Amino acid sequence: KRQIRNKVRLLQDPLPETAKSHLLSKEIEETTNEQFRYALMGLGGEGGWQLFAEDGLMKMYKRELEVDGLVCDPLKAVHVVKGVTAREMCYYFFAPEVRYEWETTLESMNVVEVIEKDKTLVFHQIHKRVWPAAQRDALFWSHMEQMDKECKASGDQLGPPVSGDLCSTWMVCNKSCDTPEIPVGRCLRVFLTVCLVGQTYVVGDPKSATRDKLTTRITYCSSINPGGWAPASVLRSIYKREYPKFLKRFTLYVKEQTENKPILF
Ligand code: 6CM
Repeated sequence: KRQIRNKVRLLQDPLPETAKSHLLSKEIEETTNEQFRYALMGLGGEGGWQLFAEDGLMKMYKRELEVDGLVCDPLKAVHVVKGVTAREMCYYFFAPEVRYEWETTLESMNVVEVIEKDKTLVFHQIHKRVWPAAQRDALFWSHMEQMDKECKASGDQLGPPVSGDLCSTWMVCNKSCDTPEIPVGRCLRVFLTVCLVGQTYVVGDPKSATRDKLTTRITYCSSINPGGWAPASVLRSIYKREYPKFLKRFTLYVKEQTENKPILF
């Protein structure tokens, strides 16, 4: 009984910040940079990206990929959102305090490790079960970083032209990990690599800008291995429904949350 109580306490109490020289540091830095380059890569050429959902300026593309009979289709989505900054977008995507407000597939979410406060966390999430597949959980690190230096080097832009000058770039990168050890219970564990990149354009001087002068270009990429049997047609129809729902809901949520707040560049 005491063991169970200790486990519950471990998940609920504020967690200590671990050393900067964390075991995952190298992987986090490398994956973040690699995902950043991948996110800003064009959608043409030999990639074979097919458009599967569109709503206003939001466009979602996928590549059909099966690994050992499991649907693992990579997804790339682009969107343009007015009145918010890349940093604000990334903050709301990263922050555990607000996740239940926009992430509708969640049953539970816990921060199981703080690698660096407000910058790198490890999450354990249990997602809602979708019949007839087994319930899924995910254990992943999530890292938020300003990417301006790297961004200036890349001239490649996705999506429609946006007015103003590129002023700031932020991203969040999420990737599955296997520590700390969290039992899977009745769930199947998914393996994910996800990133959200935001690039803010400002018309005029950013120092005196009002929200109507801001536009943020968003690129969201996701690659999920379902970790065990799930019927391909069910999975593809869930993704087709859930990804556009997520991106529309999330961007609207950030707009609503920020409209009366000072701009966070
Ligand atoms: O990127 C998204 N969310 C992040 C924060 O939660 C994070 C999470 C990814 C978890 C992906 C696991 C998906 C397993 C879902 C099972 C199906 C659930 C259907 C629920 C029906 C009500 O990167 C947004 C992820 C959007 C996924 C569609």
